[in-house]
Amino acid sequence: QWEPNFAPGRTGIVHLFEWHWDTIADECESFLAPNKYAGVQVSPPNENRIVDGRPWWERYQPISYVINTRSGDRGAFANMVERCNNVGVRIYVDAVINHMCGAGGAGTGTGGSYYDANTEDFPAVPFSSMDFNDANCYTDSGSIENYQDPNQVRNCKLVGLLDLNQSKDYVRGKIIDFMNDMTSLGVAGFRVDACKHMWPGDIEVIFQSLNDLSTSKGFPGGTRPYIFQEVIDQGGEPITASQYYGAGDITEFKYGVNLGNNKNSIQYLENFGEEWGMMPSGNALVFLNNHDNQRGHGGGGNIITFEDPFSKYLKIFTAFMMAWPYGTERIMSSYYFSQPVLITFPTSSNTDQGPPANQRSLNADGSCGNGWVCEHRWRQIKNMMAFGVASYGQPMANWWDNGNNQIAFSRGNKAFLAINKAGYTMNENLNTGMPAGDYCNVNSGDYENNQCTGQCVSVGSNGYANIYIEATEDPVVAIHVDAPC
Ligand code: AAO
Repeated sequence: QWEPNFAPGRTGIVHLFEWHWDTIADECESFLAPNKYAGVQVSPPNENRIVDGRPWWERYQPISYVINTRSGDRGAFANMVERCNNVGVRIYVDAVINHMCGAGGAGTGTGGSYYDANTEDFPAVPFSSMDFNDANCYTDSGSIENYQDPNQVRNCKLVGLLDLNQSKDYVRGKIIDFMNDMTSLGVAGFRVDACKHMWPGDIEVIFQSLNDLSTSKGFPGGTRPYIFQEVIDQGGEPITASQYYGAGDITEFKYGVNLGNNKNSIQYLENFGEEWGMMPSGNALVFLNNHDNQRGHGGGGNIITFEDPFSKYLKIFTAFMMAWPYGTERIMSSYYFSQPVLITFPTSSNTDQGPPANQRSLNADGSCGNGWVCEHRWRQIKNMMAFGVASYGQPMANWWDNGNNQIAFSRGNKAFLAINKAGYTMNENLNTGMPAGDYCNVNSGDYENNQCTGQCVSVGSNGYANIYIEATEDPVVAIHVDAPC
């Protein structure tokens, strides 16, 4: 439950938001595995309500646990999991188990199953009105009205979504069956949606009851599914992330906000982690932005996303995140949802807009396109996976800063990162902690077939190197022992 189940020599989970299963399978083989990505968080795979205009968020309105969505059917899903596992890339399912669809209306879901949200009838599960929390919610509207009241946060409807009662054995059983079905296909774990809105005691029972990962899909016996729970805890509410430590890891929403707030004062990051009021590293799933807060849907704040000018901050701070020993890291991979207005900022964004009509995120030549952003493919981001692998288990050491937006640190004697955000040239002799040798700055170029296409950094026998970084768009030096020049 607390171990991400990565294959050896891999790190980092990428959220391939709204990607098609076939395209994810291709991406695992052609890109993620060669670049040492450990896993993929996929969009909810089970049948959802079809909402007019097909917004992305219709996938957070389950109709049944039938595997059939716009990302593909059960066959395509199973094939993806198999192909990704075969190349050492794990699949983590976004599990929406707090609720079914929004109240009101009836119809058929993406898998063709009938539902009636007026009478709370979901025959394809089946769930009926007896399985929902209405009798335990005391707000006038039946929805959550006040986040200061844990009872209504957990028993009333989140934005009108029909709230399942996870204290019922029957409901637990259906959720457990769904999650076991996923692991039987080779899934390695779950991002569990809206955990704040479920009682910790209930989900502890549910997660403890799950089967071990499938040995027939290659996992060692006794391996527990990895669980990371979506709990937005920015402080100021009675429901806290710590209430959920017993059920699995938790999304640390303060991480991205703290980095966003300090993006122009990075000299303060020396003790970034628990001392900043964040959860213990071992509990945390960390990220700069997610599919909600990149478009203003929940857990807002000063968030770094691909939409920042030139995506400069995203590249710099992803490098920091992957190099910094705190939490399990997740990279967001987005699609464009804004159109520039004239030639000036800001852009007009449609925060409901669903994924691009062309579900193929990749062109015939293998490049990313058709409206998809593919942050995970950017050189400055993808090369940090190998950095993370090289530095695995090593402590932060040799911290240096100039008191003004120039920082550097090593990971033991395996890797070294320097960032210059001062706006003027950095030119310092710094202890990299690394063995003497020439290393490839994998921020400035790629390391492929034992060749460096970027700048080489020379480390002397005392471990020191001259670190020279101009105030350019890529003001980062990232070197590690697996990429010698
Ligand atoms: C859609 C429509 C609704 C309609 C509904 C039902 O938009 O108008 O009523 O259908 O028909 C997604 C979309 C929703 C969509 C839903 C279902 O975002 O717009 O509703 O699918 O289709 C809370 C939850 C958190 C949740 C987040 C969005 O705690 O779990 O809201 N995230 C997940 C998913 C998300 C999904 C769902 C849950 C539902 O990631 O994609 O919704 O499955 C405070 C609270 C948070 C709260 C936020 C937002 O946060 O603490 O718990 O999140 O408010 O309400 C500062 C504060 C911070 C605060 C934040 C607010 O940062 O420090 O505490 O501001 O921005």
